[in-house]
Amino acid sequence: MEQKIKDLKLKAKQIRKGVLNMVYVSKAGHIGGSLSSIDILTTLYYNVLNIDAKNIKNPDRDRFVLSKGHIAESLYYILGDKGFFNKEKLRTYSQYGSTLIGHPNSKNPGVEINTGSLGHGLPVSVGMALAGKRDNKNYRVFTLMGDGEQAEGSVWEGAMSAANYKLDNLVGIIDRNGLQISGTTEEVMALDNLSDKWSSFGWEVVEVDGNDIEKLLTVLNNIPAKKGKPTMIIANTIKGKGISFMENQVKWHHGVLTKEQYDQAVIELEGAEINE
Ligand SMILES: Cc1ncc(C[n+]2csc(CCOP(=O)(O)OP(=O)(O)O)c2C)c(N)n1
Ligand SMILES: [Mg+2]
Repeated sequence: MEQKIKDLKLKAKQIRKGVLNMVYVSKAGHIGGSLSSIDILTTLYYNVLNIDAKNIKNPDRDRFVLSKGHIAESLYYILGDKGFFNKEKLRTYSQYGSTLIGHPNSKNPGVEINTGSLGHGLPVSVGMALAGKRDNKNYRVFTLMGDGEQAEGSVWEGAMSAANYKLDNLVGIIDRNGLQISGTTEEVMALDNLSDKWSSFGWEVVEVDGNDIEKLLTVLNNIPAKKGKPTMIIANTIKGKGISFMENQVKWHHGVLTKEQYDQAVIELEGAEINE
């Protein structure tokens, strides 16, 4: 296996362990949706995004917007790991007085914008991408949304305007884990055929296994998928990926782990094979 892919898989494993620890200690966070997105976030932050912790306000930097802001713990862990702030600060996650609150907060270096109220990340990203075009900048804007989030009407206003302005510097990613807070997406607000919906709004749509770093690398390093169009990546994932008793379980959208569950989860993450 190519060294780069092996390194990214190892990094994703480290992030899963770090995030599990933050969630266990704080009794906060959204572990299921974190675990489904970590391979996507790892590929973006450790290979794709043109960002630098030493030059965080560089006007030419790529922008990343975590529209599914409830998985803030994953973003914070990565920003701490990459040196945007002292990693020790992660211990304060969700503690009284900390800036590392339950949804992304731009008081923390590296967080582009406050998110958490679902449906707003894409419209704001459209504005960032449009500004980039008008300023003749080469930066890209990446936005990670949930599939349950697709029920928000503002997503579709953003969808329409991005195509209207031909924003091929804008990339949406949907974590298609099939679950939202209270059931499957098909039970709560049916989405299929999601790919056809985005295509008909004028986006170039690419589907990928969102827990396969090798495949994610190929897709995310081929932006725009089509010149003159915004790209939508539908990333098929498993909610709770990596911890067997959480996988595809709606109750682990948010959940507080017992000591026994934590120990079991650590064993499973430690033992995860990264060589295949
Ligand atoms: C506007 C808004 N309504 C409701 C919520 C509460 N909420 C938090 S997460 C969530 C479910 C999101 O599901 P999905 O987008 O599929 O996220 P994932 O499965 O990736 O965790 C909801 C309804 C919210 N954060 N914002
Ligand atoms: Mg979901």
